[in-house]
Amino acid sequence: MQRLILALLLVVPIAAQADLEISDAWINNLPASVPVRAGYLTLHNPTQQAVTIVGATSAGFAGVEIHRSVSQDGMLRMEAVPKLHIEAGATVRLAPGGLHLMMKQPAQPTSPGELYRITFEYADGSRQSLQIEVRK
Ligand SMILES: [Cu+2]
Repeated sequence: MQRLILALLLVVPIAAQADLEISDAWINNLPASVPVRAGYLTLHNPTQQAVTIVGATSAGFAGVEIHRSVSQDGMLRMEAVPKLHIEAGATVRLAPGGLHLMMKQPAQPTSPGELYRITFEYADGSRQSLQIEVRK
């Protein structure tokens, strides 16, 4: 019985992850002197339930946040989006001029063609990893 419970504990988080369909994931390449990179991707939620991203990490960067670019009094600035909701059936695009991943302090200079792994953490505690490609 104990073994069965352990097996269920191991299986459940795996079944809960990979909720979102992620496509067109890329990072804009910048010179090594620039301490951040912007990441873009398309998130589609094919499930019957809303999904909320509450965190993101990448081994190649000191930190990853979701940001939104907003225009205020003619100035473009960015604000953090601590929780990104994706409604059931909805598609959310992170694209230049709007939502983006703010990837801070790359451990090494980036160059086009490199792949980085990003892991999203969802409100239910599950995680999903994806690969994101550095583009010019
Ligand atoms: Cu930003």
